[in-house]
Amino acid sequence: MRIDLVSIFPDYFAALDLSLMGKAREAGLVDVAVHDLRKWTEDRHRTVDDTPYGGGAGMVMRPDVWGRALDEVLDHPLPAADEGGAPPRRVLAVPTAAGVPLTQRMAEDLTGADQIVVACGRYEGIDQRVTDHYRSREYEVVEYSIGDYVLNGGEVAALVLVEAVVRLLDGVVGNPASVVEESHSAEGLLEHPAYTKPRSWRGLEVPGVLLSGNHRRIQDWRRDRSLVRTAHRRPDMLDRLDPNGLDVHDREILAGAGQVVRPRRARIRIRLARPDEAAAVATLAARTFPAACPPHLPRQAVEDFISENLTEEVFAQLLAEPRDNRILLVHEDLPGATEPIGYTFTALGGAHAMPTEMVRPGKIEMGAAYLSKCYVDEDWRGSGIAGALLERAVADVATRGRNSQVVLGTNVGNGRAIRFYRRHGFKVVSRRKFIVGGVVNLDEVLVRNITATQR
Ligand code: JDK
Repeated sequence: MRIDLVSIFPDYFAALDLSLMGKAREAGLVDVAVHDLRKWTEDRHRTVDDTPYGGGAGMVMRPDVWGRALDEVLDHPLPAADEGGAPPRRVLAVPTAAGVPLTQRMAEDLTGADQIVVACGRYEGIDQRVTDHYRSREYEVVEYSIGDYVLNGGEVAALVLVEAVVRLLDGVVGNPASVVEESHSAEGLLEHPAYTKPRSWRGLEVPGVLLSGNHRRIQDWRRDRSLVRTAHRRPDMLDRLDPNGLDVHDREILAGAGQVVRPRRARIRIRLARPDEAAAVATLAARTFPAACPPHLPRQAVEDFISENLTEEVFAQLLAEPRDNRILLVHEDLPGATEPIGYTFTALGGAHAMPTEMVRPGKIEMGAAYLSKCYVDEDWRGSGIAGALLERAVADVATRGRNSQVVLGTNVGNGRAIRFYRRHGFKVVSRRKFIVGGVVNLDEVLVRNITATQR
């Protein structure tokens, strides 16, 4: 590949003699030539710029000087790329703050060029007719930007393009596994964090899973870290993910990091309910409870349960005892979107603690935290919100350190809920009766132990 860099500051490109770039050049993979634009000036002062037509501050680079330079550079003979006699692929790349964003995809595409000429402007840039002209002469022309910030000229953006392309060329320092790995793992997520020796540094430990030797667990952990990083730092990238490439677990991880993609992309927030939110929680509770009831249960029984147990008064009382009860809420993080869309209620002790008849020595201990409710609006099913809420509730119990188990009951016919809890480490240990509006229902009782790592 031939690369020509044209600039009034050719010294900028001294960096191309260093390191990998230098090696690629020595190996003959790439032939880089740097040109001083002033070579193509024709006046005593070697002028390259003039005042802008239409007025305004600053100076614009003259098309005539650039035209002479680019005609000559684009006419450079290239070693026959193929025997078939197809013309070489010559690309004119022009950095500008107003260009299309340079992407990895573009860099990959440019590895197929026979020649890349980068025209580096200064001042306010280059007269528009220059790129218009070469485009009309059927050159491939790309006006590109390396990011939404303003540089003083195109040179740094040219170095960025060259480095991004040349490192992909076959044979650059063996074109290492990392380049191949990149194109595979380029799933549209940010890279997971990396660690090396020493294992312990300034009191910071390498995450234990990376020392486990369990490659499956390591892979899963790295993917989770990629998802969380992407959600935190580049939520825009989530819009371009294939939604079918995300499983339930992935969506739960994203929701825990504040982003959901189903049923639509939204930022969500999980937080503790405030004492003044009893009415909002009661409305949500009343709205979501019926879906957890078995189909044969009379509607009246469901309504009676709601009007006795899921009232503003009941929730106001729970919220007034913050040492014993925790209510977590999920919101969409939109200004004005005040209605919560999901919640959990965990009783850690006090009046609403786990019913004592649920104790099963050796399985369910006295003083287990009681996860009384985990509900999410139907619209948000499959979004991962429920799983994120549940994990947050368990972590919340763990941090408070008073309970070594979380226990819950869910209707024996609610297979969806049972599978959900089992996936989150809960085990069915017994059954109980649960009365809804005077009608007796049977619940599976599930328990999850809080392990040392969760504390
Ligand atoms: C090429 C000249 C400098 C500075 C005016 C006013 C808002 C700026 C040109 N990604 C990226 N950032 N910057 C570049 C880049 C800057 C360049 C040149 C590339 C050639 N400059 C310059 C200020 C303006 N303009 C409105 C944006 C124009 C590439």
